Amino acid sequence: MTDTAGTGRGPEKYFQPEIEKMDRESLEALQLERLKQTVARCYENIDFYKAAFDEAGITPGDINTLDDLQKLPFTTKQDMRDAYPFDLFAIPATDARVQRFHASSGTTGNATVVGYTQNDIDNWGDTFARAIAQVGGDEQSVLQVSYGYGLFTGGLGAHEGGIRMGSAIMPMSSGNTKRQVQMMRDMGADILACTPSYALLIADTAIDLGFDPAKDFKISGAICGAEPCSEGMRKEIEEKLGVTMVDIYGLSEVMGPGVSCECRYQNGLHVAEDHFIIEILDPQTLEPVPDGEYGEVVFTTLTKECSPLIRYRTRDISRILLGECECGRTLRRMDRIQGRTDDMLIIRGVNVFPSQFQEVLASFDELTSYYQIVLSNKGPLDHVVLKVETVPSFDFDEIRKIEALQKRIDAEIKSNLQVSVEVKVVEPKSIERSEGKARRVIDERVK
Ligand code: DLL
Repeated sequence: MTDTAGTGRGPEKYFQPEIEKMDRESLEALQLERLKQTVARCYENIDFYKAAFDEAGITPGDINTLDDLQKLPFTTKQDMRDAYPFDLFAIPATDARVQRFHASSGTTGNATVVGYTQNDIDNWGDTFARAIAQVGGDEQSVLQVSYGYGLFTGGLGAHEGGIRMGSAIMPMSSGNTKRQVQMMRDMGADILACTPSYALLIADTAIDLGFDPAKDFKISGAICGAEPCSEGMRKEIEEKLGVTMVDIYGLSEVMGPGVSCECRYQNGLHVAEDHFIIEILDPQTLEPVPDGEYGEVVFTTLTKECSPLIRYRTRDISRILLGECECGRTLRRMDRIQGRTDDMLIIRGVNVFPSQFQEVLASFDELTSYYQIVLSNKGPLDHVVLKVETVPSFDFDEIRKIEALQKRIDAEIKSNLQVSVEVKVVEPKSIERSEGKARRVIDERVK
């Protein structure tokens, strides 16, 4: 294959070509076999699923085609919270086969806890190793992992990917950004794994320290996910670091990073369909929407031994992309996440996702990629302030210039999103930086 996109490092690399390029018929046969095993595992070992299947009048023997998946009940985040900590485990937590736990942050209720056997960890590592290959990495790569290590799945998920690939791993975790820059340079990291917010902070810190990482460092690929990232922000990361950045998606409940990931063509995220079945459903009717249309993403795990999940409602909004990808992978692609059903803002009756503001702001050269949405009450109505930050070269002392910029942003938002918000232009570096997931929405509403 000619290298028309991305890294400029020659032919496409695959970590598991036999799976990634498998013909659809064989892949679907594999999915069906694994789906049957998963359904049986859930029914026999997890009281929650036994009860849900019984209530729906279904037994594992009723699953004979992939379409039969639609007969099965859903699992929600609330079900996982109610099962805290181990009630959705198919293997007792004290069993020697259970090797590790991860959990979501649980800021609004019980955390969701997930257990992993060694096979679960190896499969997870394989999916992240595919991502390493997708940015041109291999066993000679030096992988800088700057996602947080801990119960959060980012750090250790990327780490397992490095192990499976055989790359040399720099287990940095997040934080201490100057040291991240120094180590990136001195250890010759060629692949960075962290949130897009943190990738930008690392790039800006390197530049502030007088480096030009795009020229002076070996870094050439970035695997960034865990939060939305606009195309403008991606471009900024790519230019400042001199990398190809691919978007990686995942969630603690389903596995962690690697559920899907872009290839260097950056045209949708290839889903690890040998480990998960993806469905896109209308969030109201819970009926499937046609390929190409947006809806709620729902996953069923196919290989997980400790924490299998059936039809887990992620609340993330995406769609299946039609057509084949130039990279040669046959694994279907989902679009980048548009937002979450529970993140949607309703401003004077108009529905908007925070990431839509990010897309509009990306067209302004005067602005950095940092922004914040502050919600408050003004009488009975919600008041929305959109804080945007200027680049250092913008003349912040000229009030007329600020007002003119404010007006243009305001008009662009009105015409693109049909909402009216109070735009507040703030000075460079005044919006809080993040070493993990950025806090884009600050809700100060009194309920
Ligand atoms: O964020 C797992 C992860 C770690 C993914 C590192 C990628 C890289 P949670 O903390 O459970 O897990 O958060 C999951 O984050 O439901 C999405 O709403 C959001 N999210 C994850 N990846 C992306 C992405 C990890 N690439 C929740 N784009 C998910 C947009 C993302 N949103």
